[in-house]
Amino acid sequence: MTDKRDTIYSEPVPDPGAFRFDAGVAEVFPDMIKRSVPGYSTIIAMTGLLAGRYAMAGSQLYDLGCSLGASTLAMRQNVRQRDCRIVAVDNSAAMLARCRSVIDTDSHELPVTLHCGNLEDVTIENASVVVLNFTLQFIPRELRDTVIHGIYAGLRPGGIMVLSEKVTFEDPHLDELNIELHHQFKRSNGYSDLEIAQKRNALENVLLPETLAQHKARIGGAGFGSCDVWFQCFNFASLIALK
Ligand code: GEK
Repeated sequence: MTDKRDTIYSEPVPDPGAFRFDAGVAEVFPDMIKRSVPGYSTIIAMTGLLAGRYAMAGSQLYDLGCSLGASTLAMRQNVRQRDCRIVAVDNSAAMLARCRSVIDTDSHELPVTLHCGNLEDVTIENASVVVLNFTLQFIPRELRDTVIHGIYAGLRPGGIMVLSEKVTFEDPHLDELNIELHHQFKRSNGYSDLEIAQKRNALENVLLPETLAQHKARIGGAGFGSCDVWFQCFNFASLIALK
């Protein structure tokens, strides 16, 4: 089945308001994220490989900010260890409803528990793999330390966190270049200048990116011994952190 095309910002929107993960966004989400995030499909597929390697028998794998369950499905297809469970969390009821039907039509057997709520309220327990693919960027900055500390506390030794984010750069020239390259990527995927500008405005104060140095400092501060970038394309990066 082909994804429904994202045309949400294709016409002038007089007062778009802040971006929300509502039913309209959920309906076009697979098309939106693939045409907006460079490297998205690679990051999702590799999340599955990483989960297959690091999942531990009898443990839980978390997909925090699961949207329609792309990372959950990738993990489900790769994890072979016995007695594992995936806990997929999102605070958008519209996203989670669609996620449920995606999971229901998937034939893999690894159990998946879907939870509708704020990921910052979820206690991470007995975890071997915790994935935040493009989600921490939507959490208020003052809560991010607590979230990462909670993940570290709930991971078993030898477990991993995968954190994918839109990032900013300290060097203003590189920051501008990467923003421009990202917009070029979106244009090459069929988004107009109007769509790019309106989406950018809607995400202002909603998606709050940080630098890779800020992420690494927070991750190190939470106790993770090893952490580095395993994937980056322009201003989108994914880090792996090992406990
Ligand atoms: C993917 N990981 O396809 N608690 C729980 N969920 C939240 C919160 C919160 N506080 N804030 C936002 N969300 C997915 C893509 S999208 C990324 C993740 C994007 C949810 C929100 O409802 C949305 O579904 C998701 O985080 C972010 O790999 O749209 O750029």
